[in-house]
Amino acid sequence: MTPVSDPAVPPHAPLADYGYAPARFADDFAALCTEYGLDAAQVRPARVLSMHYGGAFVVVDDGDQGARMLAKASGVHRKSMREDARNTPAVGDFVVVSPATEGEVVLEAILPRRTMLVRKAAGEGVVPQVLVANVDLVVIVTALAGPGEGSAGTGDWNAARIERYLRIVREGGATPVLVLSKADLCEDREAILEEARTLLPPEDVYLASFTEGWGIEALTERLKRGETTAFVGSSGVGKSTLLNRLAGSELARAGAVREKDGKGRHTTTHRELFRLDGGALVIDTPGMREVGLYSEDDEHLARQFPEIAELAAECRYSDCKHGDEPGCAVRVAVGKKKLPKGRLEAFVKARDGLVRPPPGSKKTSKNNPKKGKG
Ligand SMILES: Nc1nc2c(ncn2[C@@H]2O[C@H](COP(=O)(O)OP(=O)(O)OP(=O)(O)O)[C@@H](O)[C@H]2O)c(=O)[nH]1
Ligand SMILES: [Mg+2]
Ligand SMILES: [Zn+2]
Repeated sequence: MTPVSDPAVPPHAPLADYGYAPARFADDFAALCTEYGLDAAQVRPARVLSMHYGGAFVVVDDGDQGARMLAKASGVHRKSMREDARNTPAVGDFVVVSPATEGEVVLEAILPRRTMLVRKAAGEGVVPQVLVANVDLVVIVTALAGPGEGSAGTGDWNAARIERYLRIVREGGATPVLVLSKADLCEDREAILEEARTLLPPEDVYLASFTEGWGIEALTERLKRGETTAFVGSSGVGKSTLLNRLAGSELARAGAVREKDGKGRHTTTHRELFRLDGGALVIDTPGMREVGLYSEDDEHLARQFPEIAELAAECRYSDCKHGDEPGCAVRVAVGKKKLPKGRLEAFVKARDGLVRPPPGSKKTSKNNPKKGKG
């Protein structure tokens, strides 16, 4: 197993410094070896740093150092990925690999995840997608100003969206904290801070300017050696800028935001796990276009009414019933004739357990012009 010989990739710290504790995984590791018929003398543990078309980049021990290798899924594992998308490796996963060719290993199996962040994949119905795995802390970043450095704007603040994030993080077993970034550009910051502190324990909310560099120290204390923290939030809120601040170098590319609307430009394009000098592990993620909520309970309804599930993400209240609540995006869509009124009625009936709509019944028949004439 010769490591990837890319001069841009320095030797890595050993796997133990990436959060792998042999004692903690011993039973799971042995169980997987038995289940998959793997030779325990051949296989070893690794951790997924990033995902690429060809497979997962993992860190695996090579002598007393860590080395970065490309891990390609075995045939058996590939099959399990087809059966359930959740078996696709995610950044932060601890995995079992066996030797292959130079710079490559075979990914045999994923060790059970302690925590994970799951969302329904954007635009693909409700196929769940594991965003990151084995994270202790999730830093939700929301910007108090739209555009980047130098100009004021409306910001990204939306309490309902933060509540959806909090639910996703807690459902996945990790601890959420909230960072209000770009506080240097916002005059109402104390008021928003106060509101934010009603959504989660007050000590878990931070006000910061990543460019001016204040408010970061208190947050840094939450990032513990050997623990993994993921940064999540919309594009352009400053996740990569924060990472670079913490690292004291340009680990990740941070980008400008669009002048005209202050929206981020999706500078970060993939999730990646970094190790900071102090030993904390940080996963930077690209801005999320859609915070979909996925839980087993919602799955059935969301599958029947994907367009309503998508609209509901924009409702002002995270628990909107699409009745007479203000800011209901679903009723707005009905008003604009973008969603047939009957669809909403069928949804409400199905949700309240009155009628179970037959699968695919009476969709907007435009979508299905070939089927039955009436
Ligand atoms: N004024 C001000 N600007 C900031 C702050 N944090 C980030 N910025 C600027 O906002 C812009 C976007 O920052 P990024 O770190 O690339 O944002 P991101 O969240 O990583 O965005 P994506 O990678 O697209 O998801 C950059 O121009 C930063 O300099 C802040 O606290 N205050
Ligand atoms: Mg970024
Ligand atoms: Zn609604």
